[in-house]
Amino acid sequence: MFGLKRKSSIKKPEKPPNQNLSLSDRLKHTRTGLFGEFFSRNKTLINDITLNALENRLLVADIGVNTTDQIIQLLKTEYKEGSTENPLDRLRKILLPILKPVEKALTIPKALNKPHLILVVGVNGVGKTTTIGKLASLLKNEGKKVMLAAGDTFRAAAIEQLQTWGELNNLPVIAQMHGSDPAAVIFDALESARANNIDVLIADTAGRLHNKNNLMEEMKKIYRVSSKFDNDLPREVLLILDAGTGQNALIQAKQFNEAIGIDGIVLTKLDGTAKGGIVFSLADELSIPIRFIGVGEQIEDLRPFNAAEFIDALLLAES
Ligand SMILES: Nc1nc2c(ncn2[C@@H]2O[C@H](COP(=O)(O)OP(=O)(O)O)[C@@H](O)[C@H]2O)c(=O)[nH]1
Ligand SMILES: [Mg+2]
Repeated sequence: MFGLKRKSSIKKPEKPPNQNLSLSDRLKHTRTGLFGEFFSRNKTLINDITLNALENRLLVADIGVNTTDQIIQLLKTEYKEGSTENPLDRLRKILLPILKPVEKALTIPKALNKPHLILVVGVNGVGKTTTIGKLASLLKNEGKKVMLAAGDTFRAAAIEQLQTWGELNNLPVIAQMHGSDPAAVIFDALESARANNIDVLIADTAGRLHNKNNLMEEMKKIYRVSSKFDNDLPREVLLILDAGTGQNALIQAKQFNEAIGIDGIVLTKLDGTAKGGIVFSLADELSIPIRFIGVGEQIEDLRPFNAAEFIDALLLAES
């Protein structure tokens, strides 16, 4: 990508928020991609043709070769052995153990050495800044004192975008000038957060530098500086991944995990993609907790990841 300029698209909810839209509605694209044709016409018959169709669907939805194989083999064996169980129920039982282990909520334990630093990382455009805005709102509603740090100093617009989210949430944002050292910004913010008894400091970071090595080196530096501030600082490195990028998301997760170690993942844009199957690859191959899913651009569109709810939303036939 060549530095596509993205308009900051923070929308104050003018209409009542879409809270009444079920998760299943939000995951419509992924659902259609994974199981749409297979199950929407109530084809509950398992045979070579439907299994082949399902296999193709799973691969196209980026569920990954290994996970797909596992699912298909299991279904095949069972139905050859004459199982009469409803395939949807069976599928649910196969999929749940893949996702359940990564269903681990983000918790901010009461700590003496505040703040809890949430370092938000990920490549350009995946939804870091937007997720910070949504997450800040969630944590604030839980009664936490939240502060934001504008650690993406690479683009001037990124600082403004975070400040807008700060205004929307009525939260303090620590920022310096465009081009300043991100590690210094975050160190400053840590000092300010500690002085102000802030519970959670959420730090934005750049997703694109002159090259990939620079980006990873910068992430390492920020991490080191936060340890220098307090070696026992409670910390969460939160990787943001765009579900629509499919297998690329898996590659990004591996790279960031090798460079700095990832504590949790947020998978964004699940509302607009048919590739939500990447959740299964991530869970299967990396076992990193999936904290939240992003299902829209609005402030309320961040949901804790719930494996059973996610699978049910995928399996539900079109009504
Ligand atoms: N549909 C949808 N769009 C999202 C979601 N999360 C972020 N976006 C959009 O993705 C674009 C890039 O987001 P941004 O937060 O600027 O990404 P960053 O470069 O990683 O900070 C913006 O237009 C966001 O509104 C989501 O869950 N669903
Ligand atoms: Mg950003």
